[in-house]
Amino acid sequence: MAEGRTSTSATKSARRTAEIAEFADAVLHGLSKRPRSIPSRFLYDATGSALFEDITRVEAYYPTRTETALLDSYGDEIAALAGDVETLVEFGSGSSRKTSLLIEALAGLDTYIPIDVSESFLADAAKRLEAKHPGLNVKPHVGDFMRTRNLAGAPRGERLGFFSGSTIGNLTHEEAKAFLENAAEILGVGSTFLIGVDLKKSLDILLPAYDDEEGVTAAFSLNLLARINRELDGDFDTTGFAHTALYNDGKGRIEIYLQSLTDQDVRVMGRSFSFGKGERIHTENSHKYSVSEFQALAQSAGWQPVKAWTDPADLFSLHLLRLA
Ligand code: SAH
Ligand code: AVI
Repeated sequence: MAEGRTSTSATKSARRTAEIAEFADAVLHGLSKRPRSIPSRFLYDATGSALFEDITRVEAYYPTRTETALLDSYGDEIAALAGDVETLVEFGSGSSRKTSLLIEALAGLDTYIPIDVSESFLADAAKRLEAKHPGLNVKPHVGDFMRTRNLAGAPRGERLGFFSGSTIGNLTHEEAKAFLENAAEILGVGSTFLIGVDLKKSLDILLPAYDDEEGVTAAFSLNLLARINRELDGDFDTTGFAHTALYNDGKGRIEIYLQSLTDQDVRVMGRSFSFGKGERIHTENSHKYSVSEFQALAQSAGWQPVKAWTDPADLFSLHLLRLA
C-alpha cells in the first residue's frame, strides 16, 4: 500500500486504490494456493478494527486488560529506564487507548507517531489522542509496519518504539525477526523499544480467548469475507463458513481458520473458487512465547533486553529492549 501521513483527499484516494489492489492480489493468490491463506493484516478495515476493539472487552480475552494493568503498574519505571524520550513511535496502534498510560509517564515527550494500516480508524484515534494530550504533536502514519522504511518529516530526537497487544505474535518467527530489524532501522541506535508479548499458558485459558461464547471473535474473522464482498465484488455467504481456532503445540501458536460448512462455489472479481465441506482458509496466527524465548528472538535481531515485567498470573509480558 502507498504509505504516508493521513492527509489530502487526493493522497487518501491514491492510497485507497493501492490498498484495494494489494488486497485483490492477496485474496486471488491466497484462495488459489494450497493451503489457502490470506495475510492477517487484511482483517483490519474500519469494521475489522472496530470489531477488534469489541474483542478487547470480551471477558475471555485477557490480553488487553492484563497489558493495561502492567502499563499502569510499571509505566513510571519503564519511562525512567527509557530515558529522555522525545518521540514515541507505535506500530499497529489501533485505538491507542493503552498508549495514554505511557504518554502520561513520559515527561519530556514531544511527538507521538502511531503507524497503522487501518486509515480511518487511525485518523479517529489520532484526533482523540490530540484532544486528550494537549501540546503533544500527534503525527499518524498510514502504512504496513513490515514495509515502512522511514518516517518522513518526523523529529530525530531520542525515540521509544511501542508494539502493544502482542501483535508481534501475529507474525511468524521469521517475520518477527525481520520486523524487529526494520524497527531498528526506523528507531535508530540508542533507542528503546517496549513490546507486549502474550505468554504460553493452559489451553483452558487460551482457547476461549480466541473462540469466545459471545461470538465476537467469530464476527471479527468473518468480516474478512464480508470485506471481500464489499471491496472485491465477492459473493461469499458469510453464514456458510465457521470461525475455527486451534492451538498448534509444535509451533506454539493459535491458528485461526474460516472453514466451509458445505460444498460451495464462490466468485471474487469474476473468478470462481470451489470449496469442499470442511475446507478452510487460514486467516491468522497468534504466537505465544516464554519470556526467555522472546528475549532470544529480540537478541537475534540486534535488540538487547533491558527488563521484562509479567503479571502475577503469568498471562502476559512487557519487554523493554535497547538498540546498542
Ligand atoms: N495495539 C493495539 C491494536 C492491536 S490490533 C492494541 O494493543 O489494542 C492490531 C493492530 O495492528 C490493528 O490496528 C491493525 O490495523 C494493525 N496492523 C496489523 N497488521 C499491520 C501491518 N502489517 N502494518 C500496520 N498495521 C498493522
Ligand atoms: C491483534 N492481535 C494481537 C490479536 C491476537 O490476540 O492475536 C488479534 C486477535 N485475533 C483474534 N482475537 C484477537
